[in-house]
Amino acid sequence: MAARTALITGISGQDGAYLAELLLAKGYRVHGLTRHVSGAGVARLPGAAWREAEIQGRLQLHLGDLLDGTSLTRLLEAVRPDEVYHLAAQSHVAVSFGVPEYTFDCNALGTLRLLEAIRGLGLIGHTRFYQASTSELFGAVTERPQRESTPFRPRSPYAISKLAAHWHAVNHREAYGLFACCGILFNHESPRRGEAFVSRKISLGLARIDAGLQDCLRLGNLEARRDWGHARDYVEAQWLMLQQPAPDDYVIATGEQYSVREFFQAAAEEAGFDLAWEGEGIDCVARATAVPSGSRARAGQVLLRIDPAHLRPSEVPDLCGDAGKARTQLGWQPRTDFRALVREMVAHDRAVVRGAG
Ligand code: NAP
Ligand code: F7E
Repeated sequence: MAARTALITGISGQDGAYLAELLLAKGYRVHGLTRHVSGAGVARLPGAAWREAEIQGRLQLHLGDLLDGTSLTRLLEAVRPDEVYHLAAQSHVAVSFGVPEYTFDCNALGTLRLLEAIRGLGLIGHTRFYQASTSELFGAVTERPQRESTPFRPRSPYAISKLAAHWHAVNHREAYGLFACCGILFNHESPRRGEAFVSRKISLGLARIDAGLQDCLRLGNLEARRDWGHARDYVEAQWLMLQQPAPDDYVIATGEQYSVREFFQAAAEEAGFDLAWEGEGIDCVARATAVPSGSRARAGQVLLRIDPAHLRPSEVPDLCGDAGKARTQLGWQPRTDFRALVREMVAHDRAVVRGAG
């Protein structure tokens, strides 16, 4: 039987890298859409596995952009994929307040361009489509935990763009019969997470502080609570959705919730620091009362301060998901708990920073 073919948009991102590995291991031929500016991101795929698959012709990258419908149509026409995993996006919530039009163009219209290309090429009955929806759709939550039936109440240009994309995918399913699934994924992190997201900013920042390369971390809202999982576990759910007899939408989450402050505390402990918290609100600081042996940091050093520049015009304070439907229907459940996730990220970034030194 011929190998199944998948197209991943956003292959150079965190999820794209894990998903490409998963699909290659399952014997797929994998095609990836990459932008002209990609390159650093592509490095998130382990070099050896990446090159080996390329040599075998099982992995191919193609130039394209969500802002360029022609490139999307041309690529879909050439590849005629069995499965499309649409992961590409301007995915940073804080950035979306600064570039709201761009964010909407990329995330909402980009998704529509892709869906319409599938339809225009007559691929509706052939291609299955995964849409990267998000817990940010729930925004100012109306119930806890959030499940598939929880109303959407977005609170950022990012969330609004993703809401439009979500409904376009659902509409192509209902209006034209496309096998389209929306995964409503809660935050998922990993050592491959972009450095501007808070989890990675913390794990990398602590490694740099330990090495004497940075004085302290400057963060925004410490009290926001998130349901944090591991990206490696979450891409399995993306694949499982497209293997079902019928398309549907699923919440993917751990069901556990920790604040940004608790993430920092756990990461500091994993890095070998003891902490004392002082002050309130924007005067809050975390001070090291003990440092790991061999560290360039010193006891008494302030490791964390609040920087109002990182506060958002509107915040999503409280997310926690119920992935009961995915557990029952997909047989999916997270493998990595919060502490193991934090430990892996901290250990990875310590090794990276020490290696670089
Ligand atoms: P990410 O690391 O930010 O990766 C985004 C990817 O999109 C990168 O490969 C980027 O390419 C690509 N991209 C951005 N703009 C593009 C454009 N105009 N044309 C083509 N490609 C473009 O995101 P992620 O964390 O892997 O998340 C994957 C998807 O899931 C995103 O849609 C995100 O919004 C969504 N999501 C993420 C989470 C989470 O917690 N991680 C949760 C729910 C939903 P470059 O390398 O060229 O920048
Ligand atoms: O922020 C707070 C910030 O940027 C998490 C994206 O993948 O997940 C991600 O969106 C929390 C927020 O992720 C800093 O205010 C404090 O409350 O890591 P983040 P996010 O906004 O939750 C969802 C599910 C997605 O779909 C998105 O694509 O941390 N926070 N201080 C900070 N956040 C950042 N980035 N930087 C800080 O200094």
